[in-house]
Amino acid sequence: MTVLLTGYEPFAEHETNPSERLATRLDGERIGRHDVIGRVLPVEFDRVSEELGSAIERVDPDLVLSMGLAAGRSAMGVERVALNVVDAGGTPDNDGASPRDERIDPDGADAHLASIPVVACVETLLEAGIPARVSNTAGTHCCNHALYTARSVTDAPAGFVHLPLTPEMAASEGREAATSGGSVPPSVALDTQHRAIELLLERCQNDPSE
Ligand code: PCA
Repeated sequence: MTVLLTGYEPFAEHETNPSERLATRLDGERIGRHDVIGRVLPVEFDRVSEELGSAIERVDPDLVLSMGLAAGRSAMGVERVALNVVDAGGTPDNDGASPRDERIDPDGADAHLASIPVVACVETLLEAGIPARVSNTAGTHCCNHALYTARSVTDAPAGFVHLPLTPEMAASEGREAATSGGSVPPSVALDTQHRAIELLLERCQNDPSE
């Protein structure tokens, strides 16, 4: 079995992206029965569908698990749904594009549910002592776009996980606020995030549709 595991390059004010680091780290690994093919996608609205679509065509995966950063979240967020919406929400992509209230596919379904076992995935992580939750919105930026695209172009189970900042990112990005009495954004260590992705892949290969 082959899993296509995607991350995103850094974007906006972030100097790194844990999803890029994990896609790179796990590329070539074998997890259970899965050979992992890790790929990093551009944070560009115009290129997400094409790049992910052609990776899916080349790899022909049995499972697609995409990841992205959601700064401010305190737990691994297993996404339940992707909307047929593109809206930068004030965060231009890496090409400077800032679409508002557009559609990913004007002829496509309004939304696609993730086809991995979302609740069971979250339970697996919680049982392992890793903070996780079901997320009922993947937003309307590139991450939502990736899940919508994967669900449109393949029948293989497809899901999306939003990752929190790492502690190093939180310390650096929260520095100004923290040193004047404000708060530091929540974070989860990269090694814990790494373990979480391994557990999710194992859970999905045991019973991808349950
Ligand atoms: N997070 C953004 C886009 C790239 C990423 O890592 C998102 O949540 O859509």
